[in-house]
Amino acid sequence: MGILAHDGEDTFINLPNEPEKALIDLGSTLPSWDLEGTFLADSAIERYQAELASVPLVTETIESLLAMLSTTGTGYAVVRLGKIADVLGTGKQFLRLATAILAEVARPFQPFRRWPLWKESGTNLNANPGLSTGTGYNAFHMDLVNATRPPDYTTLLCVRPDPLGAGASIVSNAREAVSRLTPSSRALLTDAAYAYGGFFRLADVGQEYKPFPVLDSEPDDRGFVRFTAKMLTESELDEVHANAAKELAGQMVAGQVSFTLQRGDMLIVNQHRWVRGREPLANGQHDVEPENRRLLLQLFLRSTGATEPGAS
Ligand SMILES: O=C(O)CCC(=O)C(=O)O
Repeated sequence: MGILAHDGEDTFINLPNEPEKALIDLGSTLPSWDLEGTFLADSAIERYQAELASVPLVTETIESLLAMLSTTGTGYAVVRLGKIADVLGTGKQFLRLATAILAEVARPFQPFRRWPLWKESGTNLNANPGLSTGTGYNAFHMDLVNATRPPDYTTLLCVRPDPLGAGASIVSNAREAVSRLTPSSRALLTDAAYAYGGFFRLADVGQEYKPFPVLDSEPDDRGFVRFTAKMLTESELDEVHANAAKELAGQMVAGQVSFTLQRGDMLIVNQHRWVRGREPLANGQHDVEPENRRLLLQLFLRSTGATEPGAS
């Protein structure tokens, strides 16, 4: 085995003691970041890279993480930073460390102008249960499905799991789900016949894409499987195209993997290949104090070289 201790399907990264200890020390000295426009500034990235370089085994750890997230790797990973969170808490110091690690994967940016770099996704008992802040089943989706340049990666950092023990994360390999479809459904999904959601106060995600095809002809590391289950209930799709998308939704569920994020776990998903969602939280959330309810923080990443659909 390499330097990483893998659980399960090689998607969980547990840091050995030595780098973990060094990261805890680093957390108390890392400076805050600046943004250039909506992107983490070059100066912050350079500073973070220089600081991380002093952490034992960091090069090997980052290489393994990049391999997991690449087109030939699994396509998602969970970096377990729980022991670091136990010492540093989950405030500014911890977020600087998490940001520094993510900056090694791709460039952190803030596509939603109305939210900060780390966007809170808490638990709102009054929200539509299917929303990310709701308490119900959050069906498979990718983020910014209706943008010509969705973020390449999306990251969910667990600050507090559901204290009642539910709310497992679900992920599914969208490319494999597509490969199990009938040829006629696949053909329908290449039609620009799908639409979902609004498009406002966004930055650096291209233009609104409406209507869009679910499948494009780009290579896997550039194209997307533009899917959100919400378009099946919230957009007016014609019947044949809706049926093809339903077949895809069924295959995504058939191939799903689930795991429950713990405090300090950071899920990184390659949006070119995987969709994600969440199982319902446990009943009884009214009995949990608001400050103890499940809370995730979300951050988006942009790879260099990402292009508009059809630009190659
Ligand atoms: O609550 C979760 O675990 C998933 C949330 C999500 O997918 C989202 O915020 O888009």
